Amino acid sequence: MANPLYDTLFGRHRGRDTPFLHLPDGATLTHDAFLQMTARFAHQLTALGLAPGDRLALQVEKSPQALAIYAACAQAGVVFLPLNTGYTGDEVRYFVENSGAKLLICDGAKTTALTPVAKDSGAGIATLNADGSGSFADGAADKATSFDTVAREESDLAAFLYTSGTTGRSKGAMLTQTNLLSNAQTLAEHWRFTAEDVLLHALPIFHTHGLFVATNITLIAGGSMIFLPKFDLDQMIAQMPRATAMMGVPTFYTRLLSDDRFTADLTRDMRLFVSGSAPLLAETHVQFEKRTGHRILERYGMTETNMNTSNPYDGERRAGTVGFPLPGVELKITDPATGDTLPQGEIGQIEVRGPNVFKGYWKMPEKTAEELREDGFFITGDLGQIDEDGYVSIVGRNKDLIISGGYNIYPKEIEVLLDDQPGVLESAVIGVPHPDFGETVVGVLVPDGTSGPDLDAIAQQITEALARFKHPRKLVVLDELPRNTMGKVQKNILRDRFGDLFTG
Ligand code: MLC
Ligand code: AMP
Repeated sequence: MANPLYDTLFGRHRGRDTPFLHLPDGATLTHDAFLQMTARFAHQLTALGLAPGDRLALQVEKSPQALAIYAACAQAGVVFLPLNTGYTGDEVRYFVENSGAKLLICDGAKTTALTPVAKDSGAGIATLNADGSGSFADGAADKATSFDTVAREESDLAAFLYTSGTTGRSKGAMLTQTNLLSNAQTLAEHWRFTAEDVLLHALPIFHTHGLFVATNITLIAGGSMIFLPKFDLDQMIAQMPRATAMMGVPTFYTRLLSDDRFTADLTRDMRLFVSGSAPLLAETHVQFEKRTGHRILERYGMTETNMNTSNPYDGERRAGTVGFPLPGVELKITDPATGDTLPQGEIGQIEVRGPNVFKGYWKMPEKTAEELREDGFFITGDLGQIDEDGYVSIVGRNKDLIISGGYNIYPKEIEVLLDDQPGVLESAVIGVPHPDFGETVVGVLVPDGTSGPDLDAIAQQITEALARFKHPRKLVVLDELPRNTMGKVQKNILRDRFGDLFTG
């Protein structure tokens, strides 16, 4: 095949008059209409000087046009780098500079803030608004509706997704065509997706879950999506009867269950509910089955690996577990100190190997070597256990990470900022249980004995520097941080102390 990713996901739908995207206003975009738009966009990428292998950074609201930019990158051989719409200008600056992106496409409302960002790193800038208008779409409007697909190999890069790290610096996970395709093929088969499926899609499309799992699977199966700009409870309830499947983070499920309109009748035509990106409470699993008769299928994945494990389609979907390694994926539990495989039943670090595992972190060979072994096993940083039936459970994390509503937050990034504030000697950032987001962020500050700290001024600094979802929902002041004999901050003690701030 000339370009496996484009040909398999997109190209073969050319000429199909079948629905691809059902939009909230009642409009439908067919596969062919979507691919015509894709071709125009691919011409526009080329006209703006992007060559195969170049990176394109995209920070825009979810829309059919935003998705068509992903498809256009595949067709033109450009590496797609989607960014969370919540990121501040400073955060975007890092991604554009680090990736060497040649073009940044952003919402028109952000042009003033992001033009200097693009300029300083030598990138071009274009706009795409939530309604599909903007300079990028304008430029594409008179372009041809077919484009000579650029030849690519399966080992070529398809996308960069940035993932934060324990040092506070984000790392660009390089994903190849094989990484994306192999996983999409496996999942579509495993979860029995067909052209008849209508996926209720309310996830963002700048992360693995909404883009590579939900969208790629639908594309490979030839089905369609009810494409909502974001999770909105009223919309979810209104659209559910038209859908056959849904994928969501646990917050989607707790929010649905909190509404009396969400009934068994509403889910009558649904065949599959998938949860992932964060732990699903066993209680949510049980309540969901009680309410709807459906058992949620929980799976486990990561930016660097796409999906690793899944509960079975047929057979027992065991609450509190993430099921079995997917076909083609090897998973082992190892001793964090030695890397040796542990006996069945013991808790250790989860390592995975397979065609789904990424190629490494962009321009960070040392980081890559720390996490990706020479034999191909990737050290996930998650702690797990395999039961006697082979079900994998995630029992904790060997990395200092908070997952809030499915978004990953690395405490170090916030601590670095807090430590820098006037009146602060040092800080510790922890995750505590939250009824809606699963976990949320608390910042613990130790005063330096001068003035303050001024909590309002600090909150203002955080607002300017970091995306909203990373903001501590509470800042507390302590005389000192609990430390062990090695001098390491004992975050478990802080979590115990502040654990009921939002649930108590
Ligand atoms: C929004 N806010 C969040 C937040 N999402 N704060 C913390 N954590 C989050 N996840 C902010 C909003 O900006 C707002 O700020 C306030 O919190 C309340 O917003 P809301 O209206 O209640 O939130 P909403 O917009 O409805 O978003 C919640 C959500 C969304 C859960 C629907 O976050 C979401 O779609 N999450 C999915 C994330 C995802 O796709 N993860 C997959 C990663 S891939 P203010 O200013 O109003 O207070 C991966 C691999 C794998 O992990 O295995 O899948
Ligand atoms: P990300 O880096 O955003 O891709 O997030 C990946 C992390 O999300 C994993 O390393 C896990 O810690 C977590 N995760 C994903 N799916 C699950 C799940 N089903 N249960 C618990 N944690 C999960």
